[in-house]
Amino acid sequence: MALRRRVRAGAPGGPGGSDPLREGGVATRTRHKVARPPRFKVVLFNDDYTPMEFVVEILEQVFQKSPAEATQIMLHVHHNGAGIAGVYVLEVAETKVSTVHKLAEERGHPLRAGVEPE
Ligand code: TYC
Repeated sequence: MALRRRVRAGAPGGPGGSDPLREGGVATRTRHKVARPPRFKVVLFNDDYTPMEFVVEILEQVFQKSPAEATQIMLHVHHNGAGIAGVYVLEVAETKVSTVHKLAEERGHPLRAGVEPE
């Protein structure tokens, strides 16, 4: 089934040339509303005790980051106090936070994560 995307009148590649509202052009393509669920950031917080290697492991295993990206994000959190591990729909973001807390608790680390609107 072909998915139809919403096309903004006057947008590049959209109907009616540069700006049909100003130039009197007509948008001929049907506008379909496409539901776009809100997204949420999973934020990782720094602490003084969780080993850097464990945070990198979490970023690779839970957030599918490459080793290089995971290290970069971990160092960002270490230096700035917090950082974004990933952006997801709410249910996925909340599940990721629960997984981080569960894995951290199992290993005795105080690592904390939270969900914030994008
Ligand atoms: N600050 C920790 C340390 O020096 C490392 C760390 C990084 C902890 C990121 C948590 O989310 C975190 N061992």
